[in-house]
Amino acid sequence: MARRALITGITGQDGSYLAEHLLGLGYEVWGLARGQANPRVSRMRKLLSDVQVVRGDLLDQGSLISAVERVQPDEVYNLGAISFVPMSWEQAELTAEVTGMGVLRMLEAIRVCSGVSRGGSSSGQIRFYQASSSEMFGQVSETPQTERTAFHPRSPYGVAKAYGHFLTQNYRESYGMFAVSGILFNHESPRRGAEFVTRKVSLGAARIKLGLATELRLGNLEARRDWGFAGDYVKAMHLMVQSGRPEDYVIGTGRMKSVRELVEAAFAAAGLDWERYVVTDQALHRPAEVDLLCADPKKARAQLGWEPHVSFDELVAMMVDADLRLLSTGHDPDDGSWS
Ligand code: NAP
Ligand code: F7E
Repeated sequence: MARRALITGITGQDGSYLAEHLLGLGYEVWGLARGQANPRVSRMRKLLSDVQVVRGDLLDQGSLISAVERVQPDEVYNLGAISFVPMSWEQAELTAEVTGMGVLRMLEAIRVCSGVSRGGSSSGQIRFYQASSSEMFGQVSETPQTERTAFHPRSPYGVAKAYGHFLTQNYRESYGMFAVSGILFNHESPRRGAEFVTRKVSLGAARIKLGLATELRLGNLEARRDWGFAGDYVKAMHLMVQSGRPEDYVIGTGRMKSVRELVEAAFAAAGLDWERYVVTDQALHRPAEVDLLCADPKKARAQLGWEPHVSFDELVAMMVDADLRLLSTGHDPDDGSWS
């Protein structure tokens, strides 16, 4: 019988790539979707017609228990979150509830539905994946960052993710649950939300190229990130869940680029000189910045055989090409006016 996976955050970037990957492996895939008339759910259904939808919300414990009872999953991937860092200062309590407490609610739903008690064994149980984040490292104490690097989160989002991360470890230790966290560094794609910097830049360059805009306003150009391709990273999520022992892994490329280098590459891919169009705006700087993040993914390479295949330049070119094609059809994605 096909293995059954339940994915929270199915309407997000990673949810779509993970669902495609698991369907390709022969899984029966269920996505948890929230809201009464959520337009992202109908868009997701068009893109992923083979995914079955179950209603539920990370804010609602009962709905998660019902979802797990109905789907009877072998594996649960908890990707649902408020994931945009600037929003976490403006709605810190909501971020704590969804991104932090949502992990507790999902773990409890699994624990209750599979009848796990203290000191239980992980055999025959639902396997759980938690989407942890490099934002937990925040103000980094060493570079590159490994599974052993200390956390110093710099935003309410990073703090909420650290709670979810430790709780996942705690449920593993307390109940013997097969619960793992992937500490993923920034990963992007043409499906990335328009509020995140890579997509804001690829859309900005494409708009300027097509005469739809004359400038692009950005915040801190000196921040450095380890950017990879989301399609590569969801494969690591699946590998972690198949592993013989539940452990946490850092996933990234091991290479850093600045926002300035991202802008240069994206505008060059569109045949433009970025310095003529990019304007920096103090209002887009964060109350507390994460200056740099760079992964050491050695453990994932050695134990899971995982490695990224898409380079930074290929990723940027892929995103700019996709946005040039998208805008040429007359469709311009909303950035939610965060930027
Ligand atoms: P994303 O595109 O922002 O997707 C977030 C998802 O969470 C959406 O499907 C959203 O559903 C859902 N969600 C929000 N509030 C919810 C609630 N109350 N109940 C249930 N679902 C809810 O994020 P992503 O880039 O795919 O990232 C996936 C996960 O990995 C997130 O947990 C993120 O924090 C984490 N992460 C991402 C990165 C990265 O670079 N992309 C790196 C490290 C960790 P709606 O459509 O209903 O809003
Ligand atoms: O910012 C700088 C900004 O919003 C990256 C999420 O997926 O990855 C993501 O978090 C950098 C920051 O991603 C603008 O200050 C400059 O230093 O694309 P971002 P993020 O905050 O790193 C982590 C791993 C996650 O877990 C999160 O869920 O770019 N930057 N100018 C800007 N950023 C934005 N958004 N907009 C600007 O105009």
